[in-house]
Amino acid sequence: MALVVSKLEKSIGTITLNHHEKLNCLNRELITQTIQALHEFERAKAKAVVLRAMPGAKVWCAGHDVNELPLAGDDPLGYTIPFEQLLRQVIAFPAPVIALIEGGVWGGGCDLALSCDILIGTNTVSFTMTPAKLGIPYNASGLNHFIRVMGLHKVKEMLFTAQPVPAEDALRVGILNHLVSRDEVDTFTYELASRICRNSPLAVQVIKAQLRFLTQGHLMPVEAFEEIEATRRRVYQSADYREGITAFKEKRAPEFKGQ
Ligand code: YZS
Repeated sequence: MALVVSKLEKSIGTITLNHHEKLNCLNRELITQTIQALHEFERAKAKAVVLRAMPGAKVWCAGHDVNELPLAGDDPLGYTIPFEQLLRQVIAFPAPVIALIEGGVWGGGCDLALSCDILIGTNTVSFTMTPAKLGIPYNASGLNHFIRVMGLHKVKEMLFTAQPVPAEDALRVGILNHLVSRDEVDTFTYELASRICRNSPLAVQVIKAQLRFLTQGHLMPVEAFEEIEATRRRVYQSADYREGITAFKEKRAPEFKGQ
């Protein structure tokens, strides 16, 4: 089944997440198909890409497929997992990737959205960052995606509380570029993409690449990185991590013991 539908028209590639039964949660197959679509658009020299869910979706993306997260021991967000590859591909894609967002965005879905270059949403949008709720030590590259878009205190509130950031707030804190009505969001997004396409693709590509390098974060001493990884390992090997994932699958509130 096509979990992703892609088409290229007038140099604009569109990737539509199409697994609405599971609220476009990021399972391996959906990620692989998205990666393939991006490769095809890159080969075809697309000048902009729109990443969206089906029109009118209540959930844009429900985040990682929790059933595919390792129960304990392995890093759930390691550098080589397909999801991290997808994020790096979006960030390094040689043309702007525009997220057209309707509905809720959860966990890894927020990371995917924030990895895009421009975000356009309707008033049904909300962003909920869930790792603390599931007992997951989010990774440093992912946190950096948030820090380079939003103010630090907002990032902290979003991750510590795991509460939804509604559309108006998302606009105010800089997650969304534009908040547009449901009726206008398609036209608005494709007009913006067309405007980009009329400009020099080489200039746009190089500006995007420079901005990526300039905002990639500060050099970190090797020891600090090792320390971060060691503390993350302690969390994903903990009883609380197992409890977070198990509670989600059993559809109950987790009972964290801090161990
Ligand atoms: O029962 P069926 O088979 O119909 O499947 C249900 C859900 O189990 C499934 N589904 C998911 N399956 C795996 N992983 C998911 N993340 C996921 N989300 C949903 O989709 C079917 C429809 O879902 P319902 O719950 O029945 O729909 P509804 O009552 O409308 O509720 C919608 C929400 C979005 C509120 C609900 O599905 C939900 O809470 N989903 C989980 C959202 C979430 O916590 N996502 C973050 C996952 N974690 C991560 O991305 C990272 C690891 S982290 O947390 O570190 O950022």
